[in-house]
Amino acid sequence: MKKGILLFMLCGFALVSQAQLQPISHCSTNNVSLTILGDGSCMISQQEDEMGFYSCPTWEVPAGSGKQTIFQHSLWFGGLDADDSLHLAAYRFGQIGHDYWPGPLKTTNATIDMMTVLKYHHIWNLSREEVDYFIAHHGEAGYEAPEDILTWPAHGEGDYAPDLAPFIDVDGDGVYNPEAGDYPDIKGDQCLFYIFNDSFMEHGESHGKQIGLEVHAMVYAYDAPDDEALNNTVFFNYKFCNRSTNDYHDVYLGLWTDWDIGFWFDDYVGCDVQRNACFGYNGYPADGTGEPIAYGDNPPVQVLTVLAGAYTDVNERLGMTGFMYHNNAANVNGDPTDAEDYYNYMQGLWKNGQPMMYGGDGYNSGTLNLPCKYMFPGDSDPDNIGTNGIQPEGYGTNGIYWTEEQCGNTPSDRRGLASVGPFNLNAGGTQELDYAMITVWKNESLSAMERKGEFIDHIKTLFNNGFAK
Ligand SMILES: [Ca+2]
Ligand SMILES: [Ca+2]
Ligand SMILES: [Ca+2]
Repeated sequence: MKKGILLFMLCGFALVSQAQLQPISHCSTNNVSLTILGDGSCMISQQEDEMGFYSCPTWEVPAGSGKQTIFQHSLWFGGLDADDSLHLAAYRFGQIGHDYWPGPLKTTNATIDMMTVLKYHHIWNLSREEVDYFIAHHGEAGYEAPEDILTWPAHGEGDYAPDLAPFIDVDGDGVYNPEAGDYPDIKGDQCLFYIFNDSFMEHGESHGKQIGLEVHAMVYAYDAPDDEALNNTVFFNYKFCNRSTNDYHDVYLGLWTDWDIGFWFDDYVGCDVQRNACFGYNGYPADGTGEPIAYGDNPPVQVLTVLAGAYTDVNERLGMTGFMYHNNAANVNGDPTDAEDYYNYMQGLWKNGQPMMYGGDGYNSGTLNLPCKYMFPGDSDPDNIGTNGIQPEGYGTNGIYWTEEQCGNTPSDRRGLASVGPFNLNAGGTQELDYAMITVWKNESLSAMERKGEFIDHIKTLFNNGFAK
């Protein structure tokens, strides 16, 4: 009997540790080779498996070069319930713990059982070619459909939502039956689909209260050798489902990125307010000093642009509503530690609740005393959206704009947060987010910094046109 209990406990531990390991997959249809984790951590350079920790490229560009522009990228999500109590999930490095796990949540009570976590411990990864081939050849003798088409998670069972992954219902019966020719409704030339939640266990990273959040993620890219911008871009689409009974208000989501442009210790960051974009770039004309991971004379700029953010109450979609850079340190403008810190950052507040201030490091910024939403906007905010319409004194004339260069900052390790909010997410409601990450290179006449606006505009146009060729 005692032996049985011990065996049961050991199996339980093994299952818990299996559930903590995140499903992993790769997207490499174009110039970017990307490692995706099936949770809100999105990308992480340090992977862990049964054998321990190992390194793998997060955002390797050009694919196969051994050089990368992003070390880590993750999703933050927080809002207030009817009693103004904060619920929040976040992720940075996963060294402290986890806030996200694979799988959907029951619509009845926003929980998930261990077997369902394990069942969804997978990233469905399909190419357009595979899906097209399936459409043309399914049912033919000798053809074996890809496992990820046959197991596409279109429907939850029991108390889980009946409709999960999108599909084309060829026979129109409302049920995903690939034997009748139904197939996954994927985006792009390669598409990764996965589901994760914040409510399997207590939050180990942020220590925030559970939200009851279920996220359907699609990461996709196009093989486009004739379109330089598109060939260096990967798209993210998140659908957020509130499976709790809480109506959340003042919800913010954050896209946190630890840019490492090749060599990680000589970088800068900035943002483009008008284009809803933020970016990491090299702080010196040449990256590194000959390290194998350094780009040398040709460092790219790594952009993140919000294509369409959460819906407002008047059904408009928000853009990037804030951008904040924070230090790799424990002080008031350093790394977040508890849920309130994360929530403050998503609102453009420092950890002590003080608003970000225009100029300098955004904290001890001198004499302006002007609250702002976007750090290092350069010349991208002529309408002063980030300062509530107020023209920052001394800026915008004589070519002086708030940038890292203007501050005389020493290039170093950089990480930053693009935020989208505030918005509402009612009980049983959904929200959506689309964003793209674009790697921009110099050409014969223009630097990568000079070209990035054109790349972002092109990607945005393609997205808005549904990628019509
Ligand atoms: Ca069907
Ligand atoms: Ca660098
Ligand atoms: Ca960095």
